[in-house]
Amino acid sequence: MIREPGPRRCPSSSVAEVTALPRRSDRMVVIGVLNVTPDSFSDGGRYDDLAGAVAHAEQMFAEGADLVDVGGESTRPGALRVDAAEETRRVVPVIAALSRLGIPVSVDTCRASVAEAALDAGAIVVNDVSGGLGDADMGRVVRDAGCPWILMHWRGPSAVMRELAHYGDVVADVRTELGARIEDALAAGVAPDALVLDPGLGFAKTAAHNWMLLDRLEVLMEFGLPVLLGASRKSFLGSVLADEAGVPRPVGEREDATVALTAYAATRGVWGVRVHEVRPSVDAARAIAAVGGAGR
Ligand code: PMM
Repeated sequence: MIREPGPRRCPSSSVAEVTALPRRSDRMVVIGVLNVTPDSFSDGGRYDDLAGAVAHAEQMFAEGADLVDVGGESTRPGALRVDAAEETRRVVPVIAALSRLGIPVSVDTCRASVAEAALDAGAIVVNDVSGGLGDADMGRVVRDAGCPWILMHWRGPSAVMRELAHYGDVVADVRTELGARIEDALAAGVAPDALVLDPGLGFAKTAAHNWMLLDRLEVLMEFGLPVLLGASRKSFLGSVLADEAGVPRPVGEREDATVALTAYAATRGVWGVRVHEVRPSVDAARAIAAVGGAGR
């Protein structure tokens, strides 16, 4: 398998040149999740020591992860926020260690100060689940760093997002709201080729909303920007796999459905998927690419 050269980090004073987003000619990009939190819904508490976090990232990288997404604040429904100092304390040592190992890292944060510290420690992409709404200073940080910025569709903090899952037409509404996020990013001076869009599966969305968004991905692609999907192990997969009594499938048993959506995303021209188990998704992306001849 050919790996393209890793993205380079621009000096933080650069505003013109955008650090290259990982892109591959041989398959869809796969981002490995590394939550260094005590309370994330799937991997909370598993990687909150430095050595364990680094070892897991190394494994995901060896399995083909194009980025490791390091997050220090749980966004599971109902989660309460941690303060910025604690979030920074969780992510920076891990990012610095991964950066020294040459592992490309994105930081999963909606705080500008955390993003700035993470970029200084070697992160090359900002993955912002609030799409810039969480911190008015994020646009400046991203612009100054010249790094890619993943703008996820978001309506409010995790503690209240269930109450915000009301739409007329969820696909049209998410498109409109992401369009506003793009406008704000451009107004902050961020380059258009720095932006990645994400519909935010599970964020202020019911299971039905998630399936509708997956069904009509082409609407989000109309912006001409790369699209990222984060479906891995989420509760809408637990619901669709519920047993006859309606009991949702537990988090640890949603992997096959996750990989099915990776394969689906690859057939729909999605730029990347964000997953907990890297190898099965890389395998799926490679197999789908082979159908079109790119993997031969
Ligand atoms: N989902 C979670 C966290 N970060 N980032 C992006 N861009 N897209 C997502 O769907 C997304 C995200 C929540 O999942 P986790 O608790 O397993 O990290």
